[in-house]
Amino acid sequence: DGYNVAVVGATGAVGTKLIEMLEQTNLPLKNVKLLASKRSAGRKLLFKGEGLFVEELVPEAFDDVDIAIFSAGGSISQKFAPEAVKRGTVVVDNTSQYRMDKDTPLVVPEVNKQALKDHQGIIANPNCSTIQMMVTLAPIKQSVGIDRVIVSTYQAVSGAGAQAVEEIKQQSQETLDGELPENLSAEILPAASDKKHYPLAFNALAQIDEFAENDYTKEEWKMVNETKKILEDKQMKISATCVRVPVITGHSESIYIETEDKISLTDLRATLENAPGVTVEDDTSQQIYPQAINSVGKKDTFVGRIRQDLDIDNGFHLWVVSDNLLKGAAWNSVQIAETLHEMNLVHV
Ligand code: A2P
Ligand code: 11C
Repeated sequence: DGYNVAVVGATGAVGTKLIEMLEQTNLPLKNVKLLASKRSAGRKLLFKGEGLFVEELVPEAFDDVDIAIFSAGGSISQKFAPEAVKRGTVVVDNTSQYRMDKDTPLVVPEVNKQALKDHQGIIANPNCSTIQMMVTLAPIKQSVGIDRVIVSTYQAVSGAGAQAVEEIKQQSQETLDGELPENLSAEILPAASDKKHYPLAFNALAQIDEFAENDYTKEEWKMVNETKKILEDKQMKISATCVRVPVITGHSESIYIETEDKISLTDLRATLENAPGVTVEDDTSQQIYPQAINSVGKKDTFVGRIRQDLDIDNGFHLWVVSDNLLKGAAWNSVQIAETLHEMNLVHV
């Protein structure tokens, strides 16, 4: 008894973590199937100490699969998620392909698991930088309302995939070996699909994904639009600046909020301390605040530097950090699968 679960993109940065999360899940598992491109077919990956062969992604691979978690890029989800659903597979999609579709729930289980009830076969996992912000802001919104959000991100390279991580490691090594920035080669960052590429080693790039309307990037629009959908608040004032920094894993965010009702700093801190999925790390007397390197491998979102704005009564600043590959991707996806099971919703 249990579910047959497939991982699509099993060899990638998120796929590797999906395998780890499935090793730890309390979801009853019958079989785990690892899918990737033809290039990887036949490779052996370990699952609970046992070697599993990677298989080529083809529509028929879903014939006996109950739940498939996709993380192989938007175009793969566009092509294969409907094939999976047609075969009775419930899809949890990590890409941006279906997030804003009216019929697709966009879910952070701590925040809006009730949205799962309306699923029609595909459930979307939000963008990593959105998820950690939602876990943090939803309990505040529930308690006193939020009128406005201004967020600046400091995002890790693993968000751009395994090849981007290789690229910055190489650039870093070459720089330490004495190479000048103008001689470093860059082919992936800031956005693989864009025309120009810049080195990120010892640098910071104010571009994640391509540029879109009003000079905001797609990543910035994702944070805006996904937030409004998840919190069911089209009126919320929110804008974002997304920046890639030379960190391998762990997205950090500086979030400024203006609450609707008054709240004391003590009550705001208590709200965050009681929030599911949040760990408050905030003691400036001991120099305690969240750090990307400490978030790696953890499922929680870490919040610190909680402080009042110097001028605006209802304004607060937060520093929010989480492992972008876990809560930002693999853990949130497996948590969605666990929640579907708990709510008896694993059917198309
Ligand atoms: P492969 O390793 O065989 O190329 P990342 O996000 O780290 O870049 O990983 C992308 C994931 O998506 C990898 O597992 C990759 O598999 C998979 N992938 C890329 N293209 C395809 C494809 N055409 N069919 C199936 N899987 C793909
Ligand atoms: C990044 N947030 O850090 C991106 C990665 O829409 O799922 C995830 C892109 C997405 O580059």
